[in-house]
Amino acid sequence: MATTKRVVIARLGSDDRWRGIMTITRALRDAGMEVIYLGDQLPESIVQSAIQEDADVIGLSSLSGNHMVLASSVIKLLREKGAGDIPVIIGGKVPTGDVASLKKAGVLEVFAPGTPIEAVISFIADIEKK
Ligand code: B12
Repeated sequence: MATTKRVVIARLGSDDRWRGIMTITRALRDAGMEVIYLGDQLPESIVQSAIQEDADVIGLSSLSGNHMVLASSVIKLLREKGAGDIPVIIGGKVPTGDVASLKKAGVLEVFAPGTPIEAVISFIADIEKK
């Protein structure tokens, strides 16, 4: 299992709920990955950072109900900038009814509250860029 992935990770928009993303950030770092934590960011900055950092994957966190608009915007901007090969995953409070739409928009995987950390680590470790 390759664990040297570069993961750019951010909370979508403005969100005070940092527990989930900090849990994931620390766990990925402890698993040997390079994690670039951006804090609260809008899609433009997330995409710019992911390109500059040559990210293997972008991890987004959303507990504010902004996932449909902002995650779709991240995917759209990545494609516009020729970086549509960077996979995007998202965790947080995403209603199950939105999962299919997010995946249709291009999100690779959605991680709900209660996801075991090991599941996130092994999923990211196994990701290959297209
Ligand atoms: C604790 C909490 C707070 C705390 C946050 C403390 C902190 N510093 O983090 C405080 C009190 C600040 C808070 C405030 C608010 N909250 Co609040 N909060 C919660 C609560 C109870 C738990 C969130 C939590 O910490 N979970 C523990 C962590 C470990 O789990 P997690 O975040 O889900 O993360 C896991 C997965 O989702 C996933 N994951 C998360 N991020 C990522 C990222 C990646 C890349 C990956 C792979 C995986 C991943 O992995 C994690 C581990 O399994 C939730 C309810 C709930 N059950 O989710 C409501 C909840 C999120 N809050 C809610 C609301 C409404 C608010 C407020 C608007 C309330 C208010 N009126 O003021 C404010 C908004 C604050 C703001 N501006 O951002 C709503 C959101 C509703 C929505 N989505 O539309 C919820 C769902 C409660 C509810 N049922 O109504 N909140």
